[in-house]
Amino acid sequence: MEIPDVASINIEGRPEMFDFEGVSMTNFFTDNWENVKNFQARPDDILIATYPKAGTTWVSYILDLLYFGSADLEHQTSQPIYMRVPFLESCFQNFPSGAEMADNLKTSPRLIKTHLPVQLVPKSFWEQNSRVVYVGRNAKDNAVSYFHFDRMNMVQPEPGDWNYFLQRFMEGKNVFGSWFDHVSGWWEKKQTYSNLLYLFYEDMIEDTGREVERLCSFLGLSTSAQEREKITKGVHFDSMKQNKVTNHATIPFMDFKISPFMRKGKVGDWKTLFTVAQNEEFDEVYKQKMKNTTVKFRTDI
Ligand code: PPS
Repeated sequence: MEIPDVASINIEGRPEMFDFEGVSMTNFFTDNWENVKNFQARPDDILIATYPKAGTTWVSYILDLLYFGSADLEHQTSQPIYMRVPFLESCFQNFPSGAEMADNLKTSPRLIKTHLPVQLVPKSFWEQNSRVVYVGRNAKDNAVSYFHFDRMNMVQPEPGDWNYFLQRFMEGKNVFGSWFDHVSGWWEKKQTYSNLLYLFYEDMIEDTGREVERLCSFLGLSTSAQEREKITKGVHFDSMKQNKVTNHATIPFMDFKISPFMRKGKVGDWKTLFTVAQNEEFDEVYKQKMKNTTVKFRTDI
């Protein structure tokens, strides 16, 4: 497939959010729904699933390097990660949809990104028993990262000020819905679907090499220790921020003057925005909303 120019994506103002099957969404992720729903997964596909801003790009690049990094040097330097790992449900004017890009991927395995909550994932992934790598990130850092992303990304709804955004986050009114439902829904799925690896952003920050090793063992890859070490270095925040394959610098609707895509990459950055009162309220809401799940996150490491 010819590489389209992202500059041709046509954006007419920020989108509205609406309820879609019980989940807050924008038209950019529902306009192609029939094709998304009927997407034909393959047994060797690897689905990278996350709530937005939980480490999608990071784990996508790790998988990309594990599978294709040493095979082809040009591949590493030419195409941005969002071309090599299509965003399944995405649909922008003048640009191929994520489903179409995934259909046209020539690689094996195909790496496919989604932010869908588990109940909306096309059923062929489960029927084909495709492997899934889920990444979860603690709610507070996830909310802060999402707030800055919505500020700079013109294809996202207007976030309002931090206090307004946080209230909406607690109500589950963000694109792709409630963080609480997302992380716990996928956690439940893991209990019955063995081809799912549930990673945590905080673990990846604590020891990236260890998590790369976990990925290799889940995927049945016999990548050498030396190669894993090289990949671990290449996916460090500072390297990925400099790397045009991963830093999203060419996307025309992201305003890096407001906030860069590769922003801070830290655990605990939530402390820069949460007030004491907001933190107390958030902890109460959290307790309530997470009372029926066993998934545990760290807000500090
Ligand atoms: S998106 O738009 O949903 O696909 O964004 P996503 O890639 O899921 O998340 C972006 C956040 O992940 C951080 N990031 C990293 N952190 C540490 N190390 C590496 N290598 C790395 N790569 C991406 C990125 O900086 C965003 O988090 P914040 O907190 O905003 O910095």
